Amino acid sequence: MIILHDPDTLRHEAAEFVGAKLTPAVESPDRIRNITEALIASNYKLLSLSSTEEDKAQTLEIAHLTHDKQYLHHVSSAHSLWLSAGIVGPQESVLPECFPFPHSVTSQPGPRPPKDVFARAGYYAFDLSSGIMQESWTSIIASAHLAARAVEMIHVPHDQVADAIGTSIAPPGSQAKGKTVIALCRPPGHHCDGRRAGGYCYINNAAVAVSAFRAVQSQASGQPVSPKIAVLDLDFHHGNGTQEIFYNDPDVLYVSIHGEDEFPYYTGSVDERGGPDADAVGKNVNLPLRTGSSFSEYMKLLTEGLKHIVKHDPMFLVISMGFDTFRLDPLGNFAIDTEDYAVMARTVRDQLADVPAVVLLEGGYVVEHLGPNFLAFLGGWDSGA
Ligand code: OKS
Ligand code: ZN
Repeated sequence: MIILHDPDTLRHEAAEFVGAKLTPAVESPDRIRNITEALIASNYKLLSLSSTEEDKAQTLEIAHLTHDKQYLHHVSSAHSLWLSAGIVGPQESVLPECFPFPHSVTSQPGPRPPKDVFARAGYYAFDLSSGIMQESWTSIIASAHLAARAVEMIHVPHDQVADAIGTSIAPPGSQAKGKTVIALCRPPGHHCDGRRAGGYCYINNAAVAVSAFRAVQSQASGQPVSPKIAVLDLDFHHGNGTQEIFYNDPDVLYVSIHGEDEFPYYTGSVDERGGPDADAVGKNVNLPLRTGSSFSEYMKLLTEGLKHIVKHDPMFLVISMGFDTFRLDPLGNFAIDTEDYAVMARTVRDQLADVPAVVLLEGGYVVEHLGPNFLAFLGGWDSGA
């Protein structure tokens, strides 16, 4: 397997409101540091990328397929506008003041983007955990680029990549299987929909991977094609953004196992099944799990989720992989331990061994356990069918 990393993902360091206090965001660059150090210590080879201006422009083009143009313009430019207007200092973060009124009869047919740069922060976000600081955009576009590049690497023979980085990256015999590329994305993506940042997410990296896969397949076919794709979201939190982006898309099956009644609070129920087009009904599968659930309870839902994916028969799999399901996580409450991630990964791999996959990092906040949990996941994945 190939593991992609970009040091630019460490640059974003925003502030968030927790209760009434403004503090450094729980989603920190140390998360990536801990994972890369653990990988290097265990002799995994990281492919460390640095995106060129052309890479960034291409990534933005892919992101525009699922995100509003003005939204992305806001995320990339808000900090410098606020800085020149004297609203923030260089070390401070852009955060919302006022949100649209979604159920107001007097703002029908729906709120429009406000002209005021101060007000736009609320129009383009749904919470106070997605601040924009001076270097946020550098990390956001680097993170999305890793997702797009992971998809490209799926299509490159792994022995060529091995030659390029001067090491063997695939165990003998693994070429027959569906290839796997892992991307150390940061910031994460699954809460971000077409035009709202939230839950530390600004570009939906899973959506970027789906769009990139469609682009590669369409290019290879010489015409637009829409292959069947599955997104399996194993982060503790419901991926409301990914759900919304693909809700009416019959080709993309979204399956999520997540904490019931937890952040982002307003989505993730079993009743959200996709649609309104008849073909898309059943292509969104939410599997919420009670507070304190054990790994065996988790595994029952994983088995159910995998059945839906196998039935969908995808040509490509995206895994939104969060480690905030870990028993000590401050933002989760499941009773899952380090060795369980090996079982989790092997179970997925056993069911979908022939399907090429990209694994994208989402959440996980116990920094010193992230590396070990990530290694357990990789070990389990490699031991699968
Ligand atoms: C409370 C925390 C807001 C974000 C929580 C969820 C982040 C995450 N201010 N999503 O997958 O890990
Ligand atoms: Zn999460």
